[in-house]
Amino acid sequence: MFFFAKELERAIYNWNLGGADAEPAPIFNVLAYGYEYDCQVVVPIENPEDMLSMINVEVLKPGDIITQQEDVGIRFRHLVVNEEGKYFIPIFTSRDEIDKGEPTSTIQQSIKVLFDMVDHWPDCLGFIINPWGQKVFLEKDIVHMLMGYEMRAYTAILRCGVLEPHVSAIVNAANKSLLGGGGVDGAIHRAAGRELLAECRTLHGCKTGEAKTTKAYNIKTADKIIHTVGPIYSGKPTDKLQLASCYQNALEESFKNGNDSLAFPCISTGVYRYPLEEAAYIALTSIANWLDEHPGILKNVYICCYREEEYEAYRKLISHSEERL
Ligand code: AR6
Repeated sequence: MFFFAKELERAIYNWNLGGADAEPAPIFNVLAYGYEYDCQVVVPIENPEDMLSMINVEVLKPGDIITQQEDVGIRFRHLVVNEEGKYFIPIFTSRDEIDKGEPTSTIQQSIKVLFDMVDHWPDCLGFIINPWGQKVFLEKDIVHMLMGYEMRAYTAILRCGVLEPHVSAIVNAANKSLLGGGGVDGAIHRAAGRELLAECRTLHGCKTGEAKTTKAYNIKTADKIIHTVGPIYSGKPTDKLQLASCYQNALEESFKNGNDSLAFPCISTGVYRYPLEEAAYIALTSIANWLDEHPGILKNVYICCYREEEYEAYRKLISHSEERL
């Protein structure tokens, strides 16, 4: 089950987290899904009192019934941006987002209907999603592009810890006991609270390269935690296979759980000392291979680089592959 509003809010949040270089592809994925599957957004409308003032009635007594010849219709609120009256239509993912601004009447509206209507309003420049919060402008040309957008799984590299992006599941770089430790494992257990440890005890550990899922408890940035155990770097060929299995089994778990967005730390590159560039290469290729083998899965994947060196390793790898293209 895809939670459109939640996933859209998450994609917008993570886009902002990614800073100036971040690609909007994860947001486009969610919007294109919303367009294809007729998902709903909340749209402010002119208040009924305002509509009354539009009706040409001289004297009104209480109890009078007004009959209007023309269809008054419902008018979406406009955010006018220039003297010529050009405007954007504000749309919201949720009530919480609307409540950040002035109180207003609203209706639920299908994003498909809105996008399909955009060319009927000559002065409309497009939509603004969540104008009172982390806003995203969808100018008309973007709306047109989204109407034919091909959804695809997307992998973004973020310079942050795995607890920062908003996703349906985060991945923990755990040890075989699954009972907590240092590094990201310690940070996840501290943030989730003692109930996580209690659930982990019921799992009876995890083999290197495999993955197991728990709830996220007090972690508000994710619904689930997928625990995987990376190899302790030894330089043997099995390291590569085990590290690749971590990524692939975590993706498999998230697929089984129905998670639509997933954040990975750089597994094994901390306490377990895996060389950064090789680890980055294995992470990217294993994720890409898994996604290729599972076409049609919409998933926004984020690789979180807690340390600058990890981020640099990915940047280097990506710029090399761009040079080769
Ligand atoms: N918050 C977020 N990310 C972190 C943090 C943190 N506090 N600390 C490290 N990272 P690591 P491993 C990032 O060492 O190498 C544990 O004791 C780090 O930059 O946590 O797989 C376990 O219990 C890197 O991107 O895990 C195991 O015994 C990623 O987290 C062992 O360490 C993984 O680094 C696993 O070693």
